[in-house]
Amino acid sequence: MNYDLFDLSNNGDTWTEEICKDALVLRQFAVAQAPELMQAVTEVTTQAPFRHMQTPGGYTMSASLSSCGSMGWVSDRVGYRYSSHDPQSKQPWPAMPEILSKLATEAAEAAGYHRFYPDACLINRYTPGAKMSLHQDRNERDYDAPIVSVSLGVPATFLFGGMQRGDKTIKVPLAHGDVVVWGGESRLKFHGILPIKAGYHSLTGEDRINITFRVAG
Ligand code: MD3
Ligand code: FE
Repeated sequence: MNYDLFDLSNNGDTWTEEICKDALVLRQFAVAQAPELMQAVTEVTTQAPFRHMQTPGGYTMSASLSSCGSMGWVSDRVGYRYSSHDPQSKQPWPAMPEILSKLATEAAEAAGYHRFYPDACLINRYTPGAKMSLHQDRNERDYDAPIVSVSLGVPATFLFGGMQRGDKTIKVPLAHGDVVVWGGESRLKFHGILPIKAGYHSLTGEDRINITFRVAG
């Protein structure tokens, strides 16, 4: 048997790590499907282009965002909210491609959450240097449903804290194909993304793509 040091595939293996109670990383869960997932992202963002949202405080977010599904997330000087329409095109958001919704339901099932059917899929794009400051996700209707997140492309360092902004944080590396299921106690904890380091991935170029699935409306 010859081991090939340059074979970066992992023969389809995935494994699970616990970040904290109720937060599970399914390592490499989406690797095999990544090309088709990226194709679905491109289809969505052709209809609803990535845009840099304004925050109520007047800042421009460094990550750019698109959405699909019956609800999409919107931020402007007025506030943060979900909306059934894309404010840019005044059209409903693109439908959620089945390959995306299926992956979300399967990942949630693997983490012990049955019948997770998200109505909102947010797609974040990070170019080198882009980040996401510590925040909580509190705009969804149902905090009992988990959030499923999928990382594609260039890796990131995820910051995970507690119920107060000032609580101690831990760093968690998130790589291409990693899926995280955030439920229960972890669902309302502060989290963020450190500035993305310059890198390259054959599927996404210099970018990191993060897809999150939520029950929002
Ligand atoms: C933990 N996105 O879109 S994904 C976001 O990588 C967001 O783009 C980051 O935070 C990203 O809101 C992090 C991981 C994530 C998403 C939602 C969470 C972690 C979470 C909600 C509650 C707790
Ligand atoms: Fe978040």
